[in-house]
Formats: sequence, structure tokens, C-alpha cells
Amino acid sequence: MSRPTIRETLVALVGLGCTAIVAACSGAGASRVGATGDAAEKVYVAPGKYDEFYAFFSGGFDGQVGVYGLPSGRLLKHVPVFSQNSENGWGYSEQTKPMLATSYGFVPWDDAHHPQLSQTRGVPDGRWLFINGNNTPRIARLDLTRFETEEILEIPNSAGNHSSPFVTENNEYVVAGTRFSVPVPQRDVSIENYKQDFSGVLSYIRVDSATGHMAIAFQIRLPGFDYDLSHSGKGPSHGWSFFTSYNSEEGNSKLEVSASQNDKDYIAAINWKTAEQCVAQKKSVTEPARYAHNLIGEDGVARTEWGSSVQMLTPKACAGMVYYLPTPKSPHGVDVDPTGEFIVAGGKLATVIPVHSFSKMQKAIADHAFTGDVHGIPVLKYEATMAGEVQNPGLGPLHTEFDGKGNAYTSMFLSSEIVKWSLKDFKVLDRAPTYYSVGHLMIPGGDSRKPWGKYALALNKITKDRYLPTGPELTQSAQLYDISGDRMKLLLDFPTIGEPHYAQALPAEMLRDRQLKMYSLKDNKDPYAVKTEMKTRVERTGKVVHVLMTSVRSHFMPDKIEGIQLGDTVYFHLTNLEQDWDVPHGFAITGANNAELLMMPGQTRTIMWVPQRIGVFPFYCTDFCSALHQEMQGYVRVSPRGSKVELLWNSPTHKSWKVAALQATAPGHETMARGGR
Ligand code: K7E
Ligand code: CUA
Repeated sequence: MSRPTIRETLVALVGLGCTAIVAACSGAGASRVGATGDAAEKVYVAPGKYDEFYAFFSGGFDGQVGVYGLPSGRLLKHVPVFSQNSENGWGYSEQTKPMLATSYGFVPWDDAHHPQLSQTRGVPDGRWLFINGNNTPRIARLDLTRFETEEILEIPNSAGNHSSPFVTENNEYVVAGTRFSVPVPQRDVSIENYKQDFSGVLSYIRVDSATGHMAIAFQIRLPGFDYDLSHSGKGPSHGWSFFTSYNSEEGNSKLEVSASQNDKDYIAAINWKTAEQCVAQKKSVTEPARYAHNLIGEDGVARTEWGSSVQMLTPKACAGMVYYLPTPKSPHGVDVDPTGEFIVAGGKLATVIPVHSFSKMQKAIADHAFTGDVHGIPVLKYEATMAGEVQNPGLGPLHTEFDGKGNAYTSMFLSSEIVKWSLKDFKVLDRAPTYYSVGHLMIPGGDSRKPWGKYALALNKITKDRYLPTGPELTQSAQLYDISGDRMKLLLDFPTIGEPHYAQALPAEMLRDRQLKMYSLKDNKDPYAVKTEMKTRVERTGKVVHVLMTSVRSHFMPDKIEGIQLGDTVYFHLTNLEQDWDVPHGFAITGANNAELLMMPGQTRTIMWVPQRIGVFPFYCTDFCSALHQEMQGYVRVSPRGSKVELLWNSPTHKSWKVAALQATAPGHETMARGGR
């Protein structure tokens, strides 16, 4: 009875369009919509002043991380992760290309959803940021002293790495649950055999506490549901993690209908400490699996190591590792409150927000309060684990964050609002409209043990009329709310790079003073680094030419090269000799069909160039580095194959084409590079 009613309601609401829903639901919120002088003051960061928080937004289909300042909403940096980035040569330069290696070959894009800050004792510690690649299952780790991607690990046996990375309290693990169940191992079977042949695999990836390096510790083979989202336990529930699932019907097509049959799906509660013991007791099976592990080495060069097997656990072989918590109704988000006691699910099609209790769950397990089992996995009684249900919260609950003051905030996709409710009595306290159709929401530290509960950020799926229109595609929208008082207050709309799913944030002072300002030239271990102009040179081995070049304000050394022939492959290895903050140089050459380079001070980057025609081709610096930036240019002569033109370059040590070393800077440089200070 309830199922068709919900579906009919949903269909009706979707049909109305979100504007109408908002109008119907805004109520008390409407009078508190921002853009008042008060709101403007709260997000105004005066020129020269800093934001209070760094916020990290997933790039969604952009496959990157966007770094924003809060409360201003200003974009501070765009960090390439899974997607090539021509701005700085990420994924194009020889040093970074191996980062995008996978068992499917070179994959230069992904769909990235969930950034996760590393944690110490359940609190973001500002060391690393993890983010999932959804389409080609991967997890990346960014170093937050450099705001650069340092490691990407492919997840085998997974298909759609959505419920990921969701760290445990001390970065013991990042997790990866498969959104799509598939045959494991992959094989040629009929899709009709879904129920027999498809499995959903959850992966636990160990994070080295000193280096951050990731390694797949074990995988768990579960029934063929869709494992959608996850969060790890904390405090008393540390040692557990929770994964929502939908499609417990195990449908294999038209899931819109086939996966909405059951009144309840499940949260999989995983006791990973028990899983660890089972692995130690050799209850896991070594299964072959090929996957790429890409890591930037101490020399700044990425390398790929190939994994060949995984430790696979099954619930049957490891009793007490997995329990299913029935949860209405095709749940999406699962979020654990700061005390670690409450596990909140976002049942997309549910009319309540179900809240499970960890202590009740423990008791239910001890008491064997099961309703039965699914594929041998015990299913706990719904009533036995329920802490309560939030009644009449709105429509389409997706995700919940916490303010650390006993309140929870849930995003309501269908009714386009954030609903604030109390963890004491599960009563709704406040609601604020979002524009429109909020997906994730984020409170700085809001999924940790210690939220900095001052702001909430809504990451909206639909933009409609909120900005100047830009053709069929509208900018992706975020909205900032002040949650310091009893009532939420909308402060700011700002556009983001699409499509943001989740975000994370921490106080600026945790990162601000820990930033690397330059790479040490002295310690540069790149195999093609040249640390002085005296060492610059050009070397030919058969049809391959290596140009070992330097850049410093405001010239390249060498800047004239002859003797390149059609059919050669040329590698330009650029070392930036600067040892000053904020003085990158760029490199671009005519006909480059990959990218330009951006070399940070002290860093070496390499780009491959295959000349396409005979002639003389200019190269130049692409970063306006000094008053004489436009003078920072050079030429490469390309002759026919077999030409008698000698390999020549101008440098301080070249026997025939000698030039003076020019390492000293020319007038005007300091002013430009230091911003006049
Ligand atoms: Cu957009 Cu976490 Cu991929 Cu929900 S997910 S909205
Ligand atoms: Cu170097 Cu512009």
C-alpha cells in the first residue's frame, strides 16, 4: 500500500519541477533568504584578508578537486586528480602520465564524488585528502602541503567506486564499495544470471600512517546489491563501517522500478576488526586481480606498480563480520553522528529519516535479534536497532551532517531544503529552502567527531534561475548557510565547477602555515634535472632527443636548438631554477599536441614533442613571470630526416655555440614576482 503511494507522490512532485516544490515548501524559510546587508557582511572577506576555512569540493564529472575559501566562496585552486589538465601538464608530462595508468589502459578522466580529509582520533588532521574515482574504480590521495595528487590506487573487482573513500578514525583504512555488482572475477555470463553470478565487493585499503601510502588489505564479497554510500564508525563504533545498499531486489534492468519493490533495503554493518582477524587466521582466499598502483616518488616522478592478487573474505568464512540493518527505502547516504552512537540513513524514497543506534545494534547482535538471513548474512530486526525516526522531515532525504551541538542537518532532494533536527528527540527544529534540489550538504568537520559547526554548505543539483543564464548548461551551484544560531540563515550563492557531490572543510590555520613554498633545487632528484645553466645540454640517442633545459627570469637555456630532424621524438626537460615563492615558469612549443608545462620553483617537468614539419619553431614561457616575460622565448630548427645539420645548442659550455651564463636576474624582476612588496 505505502509503496505505490510514495511513488505516485514522487512522480507528481518531479512533474511539478523544483521551483514549484520550493514555493510550496519554503514557508518560514522564505523570509530568511539572505542577500540582506547582514548576510553580505558575514561572507565579506576584505581585500588582503583570508577566509576562515579551506573547503574541498569534488569535481564530479570534472575529475578534480576544487579548493574554495569559506565563507567567501572564492575559488582558490583547481587540483587535477583523475583528469588531465593542460594548464600545468598534469597527466601529459612524463613525470605525471603514469598517475593515470589503470588495468584498462591510460584513463585520463573520471567522475569524482567524495573528498575525505584524513583524520586523527576522528578529527580532520590536515595531512591528506582522499577522493574516489567512480567510473574506473580508483582512490586518489592529495598532499595538503602542496595541494597536489600524490597517489592513485585502482580498485579491482569493483565497478563504480561510489561508496568511497570514507576514512576510519585514524586513517587505518579508506574504503571502496562497488556501486554496481558485477561478475567477480569478470567473465562472460548472461546478464539474466545476475542473481547467481553477480557480487558486490567492498574493499579496505590500508593507509600507512607515516607516508599515507595506500595498499589493498582485503576485500569482502557480498550479495549483488548496489553499495551506494558509506561512513566509518567513531568513538564507540570505531572498528565498524556502514554501507548503504539499494537494489536488494537484485534487479538487472529498469532499476527505477525493479529496485523500488522492497519496503526496506539494507545498511551493511561491517566489523573490520573481525575482518582483520579473519585475514590473520587465513580465512581469506588469495584471488588473482590486476590493478595499477601509481605513486609519485621522492624524485617527483610517478611510477606504476602492478598488483596481482587480493585477499578475499566471505561472510561465510568470517562469522560476525557482516550484519544487515533493514533501512527504508533505497537509502542513499549513511552518516554517523559525532558521538558514534547514531547511524543516520537517507532513504531517497522514505517518508521518515531512520536513525539506527549503535549500542542497540550491539545488543541485537548479542541477543540474536534477527529476522532471518540474506545469502547467509544475518538481518537484524528493524525495531531492535532503531533509535528513532524523524517524522515528516520533508521529501527525498539524502545526506546528513552534524554541528557538534546535538543537531543533525539532512538534505532533502525532492523538497529542496535542509532540515535541522535534534539528536535528542529526533524532532525537526528548523528548515531552510535550497535553490534547488540539494544533494550533499557539508558542515566543516561535519562527519567527524568534532564539527566546526558554524556554516552549512548545500551542494545543489539544479540551478535554474539563480545566475545569469549561460545557454543550456547552467553553472553548478553551492549555497552557504549560517548555522551558528537556532535558525539557519542563507548567506551566499556561489557557482562551482560541475558537478560537485560532496565537500570537506577545515579551519584555514590548520593548513595555511604548512604550505610548501618551493621545491628545493638542491634536493631535486629528477633524473633529467639540471641545477645550473652550466649543465644544460642536448643529447641524441637514435631518433630520440633529450633537451635538458633551464628556466629562470627571464630566459631559457639553451634557447636556440638546431639539428632536430623530422621523425625525431624530442623530450624537453625543463628545470625551474628559481628558489622563490610563487615564481613558476611555463613552457609551450608550436605544434605541441599534448599540453604546456608549468614548472614550480625548483621542479623539473618533461613534455614530449614530435615535430610535424620542417621549419623553425618558437617556444616560450606561458606564465607571466617578470617584466621581461614576453622576452622569455627561443627557437628549435627542424630539418629533413638525414640532414647534415649538426646537433647544436647555445649554452655556457657548448664548444661552438657558447653563450654566457645569465643566471642573474635582469632589472624589474623582483618587483613583478613579489607583487610589488
Ligand atoms: Cu551525489 Cu555522494 Cu555521488 Cu549523494 S552522491 S548527492
Ligand atoms: Cu617565465 Cu614567463
